[in-house]
Amino acid sequence: MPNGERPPGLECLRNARVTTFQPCGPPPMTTEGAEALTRCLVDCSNKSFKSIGVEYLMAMQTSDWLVERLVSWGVTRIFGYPGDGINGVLGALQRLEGTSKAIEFVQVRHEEMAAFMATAHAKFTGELGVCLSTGGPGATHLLTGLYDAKLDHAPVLAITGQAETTVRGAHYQQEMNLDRLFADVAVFVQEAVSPAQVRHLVDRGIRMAIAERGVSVLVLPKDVQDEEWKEPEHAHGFTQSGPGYSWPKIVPHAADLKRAADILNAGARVAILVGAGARGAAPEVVDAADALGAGVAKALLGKDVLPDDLPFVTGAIGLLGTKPSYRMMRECDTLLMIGTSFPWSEFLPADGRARAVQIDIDAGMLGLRYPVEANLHGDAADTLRALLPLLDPKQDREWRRSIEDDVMAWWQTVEKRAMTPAHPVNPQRVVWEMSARLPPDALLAADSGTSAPWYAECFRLRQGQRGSLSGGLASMGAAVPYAIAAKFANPTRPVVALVGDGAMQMSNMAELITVQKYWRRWKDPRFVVCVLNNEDLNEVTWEQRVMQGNPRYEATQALPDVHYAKFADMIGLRGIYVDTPEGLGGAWETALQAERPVVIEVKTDPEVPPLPPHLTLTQTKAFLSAYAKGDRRSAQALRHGIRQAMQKNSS
Ligand SMILES: Cc1ncc(C[n+]2csc(CCOP(=O)(O)OP(=O)(O)O)c2C)c(N)n1
Ligand SMILES: [Mg+2]
Repeated sequence: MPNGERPPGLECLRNARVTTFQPCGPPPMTTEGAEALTRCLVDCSNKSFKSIGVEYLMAMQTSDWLVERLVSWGVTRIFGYPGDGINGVLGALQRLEGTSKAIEFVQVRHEEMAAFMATAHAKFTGELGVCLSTGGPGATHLLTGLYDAKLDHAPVLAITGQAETTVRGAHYQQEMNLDRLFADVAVFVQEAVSPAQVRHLVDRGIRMAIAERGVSVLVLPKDVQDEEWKEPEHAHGFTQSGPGYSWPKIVPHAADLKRAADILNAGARVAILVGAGARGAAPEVVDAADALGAGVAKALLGKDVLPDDLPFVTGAIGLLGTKPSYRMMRECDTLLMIGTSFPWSEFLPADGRARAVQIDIDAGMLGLRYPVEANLHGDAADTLRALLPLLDPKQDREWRRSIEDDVMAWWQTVEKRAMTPAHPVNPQRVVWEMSARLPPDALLAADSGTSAPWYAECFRLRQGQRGSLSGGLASMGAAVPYAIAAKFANPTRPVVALVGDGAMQMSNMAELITVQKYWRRWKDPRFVVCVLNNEDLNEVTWEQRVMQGNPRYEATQALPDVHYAKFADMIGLRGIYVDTPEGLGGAWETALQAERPVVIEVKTDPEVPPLPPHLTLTQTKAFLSAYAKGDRRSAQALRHGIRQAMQKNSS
């Protein structure tokens, strides 16, 4: 047999009691085993591996059963990275290859990226995301991506390997107490010690991940993966679980809806704030806003709940927010929050200044950021549908008109700001030019860094477009894996990632190699990674200046200048380098029609400040203090900041 090839004849291997095969050395085998293997090889020598697979049905290992159960739960794709700790499960996936039950395995460069992809899959599709790693280092690598899922309430199942049960507690290689490691991130985590557990662990883990919109972790020791599958017995000490889950309809009681409606009807200036939990309730949110004469602000994860071209949508809120959202929250007398865990209370009305109603499917989020009078525990769309008939349409439309005027003026401000010259390219313009050219079915992922405020502010999201990012965790390095997961789930739609150079260097350059590996599988090749190359960890530079009053700290902030476009070319993608504002439009047009994935690298100006909608006196003083302490670059930044602040104030 040629070196490295797997011997055909799975059944004979099992009969010979060979559980591992080492192609490069003698397998650990008994005499009967060797004879059985020889007989099998002779017997099978004229047959292809596949035909042998059909003819010699192998007894089911626990891993085979697990994978089939994942299929019954509707899992079609796993993002992961191999290792000997999980080879049993990988073997099971391999055995289903080419069959109608095959699960697609997407090989990433780093397990953290697999967990980000599983999170993004859940966010972009509404389905369970699944990631997989070996035990030990692979499992620890997953952690950040799993926290991303936890903080943004995305259902994710992580399957990890583990050392054999026989060496647990033996300070063995790659042996760790993974159940303790994952205890904080997971709604459900369990290590299996016997095949009989696996049925209920997978059923319960998936059901809890979906129902609680959280992370479940299934830890599988190597020997358990390989053990022959036996259904749990119908006996004491066993349990027989089953798959399946459907969401209930959760609607508050009529009396609570009436109480909420009374509050909203009594208000003269109603503001609505929506988050990702309002996805699926867009028509109801619009109807409520119309009836209440309200404007709608959007928490960052809720950006794609409503398009930005609706005249009463004030856009983002908070540190990355717009002036119309800021003003609306300061001046409203009634607040309706829907499906949001928006964290920064200081951007909501001051305590007691407005009466409030909140709708959330997660009771843990109710009344958390504001002393809400009517906390409605329910599904956003169903609750709004029940609430709408109780709302009296507001006759006085003045408040709504003033919001719409604000919004119109704001978009002119955004355009002016984007067109303000910078050195060499204004990053706001990068996103503004993209926004005008992005197809209506595009999906977009932004990274943590200044990409996030520019995404929030300068991307005018249209109906049908989707966007997401690492919201609660705000982790760097999520954009490219998010975009990859979005593309796998929507291979005919264009996908864009907006990423800083720091995040590219941290992990996302490596993930371009994943793009290179897979892009030919995608029906439509349009996939664009736009890198803002400002040679700086810019978001933090600004935080150091504006929050701490410290000058830019060269030692922590400066980044090496890396040629991202050339890197793209080098690995077989296409690179476009832009260092003039005039080059942006053409670059986006080329990239969005390209015949292969593209990296647009733009040399952007780090002195364009991602300012909050309103600079407090403390923040202004801090910034001036940074200037006074000799921030060499801040004179230029100050000029740009003043220009922007004036544009904001003029809107
Ligand atoms: C994993 C992780 N490490 C550190 C941070 C803190 N942080 C937030 S934004 C940022 C700078 C990002 O720099 P870059 O990717 O170059 O984007 P820029 O802000 O320059 O556009 C840092 C260090 C984080 N959010 N996540
Ligand atoms: Mg940067």
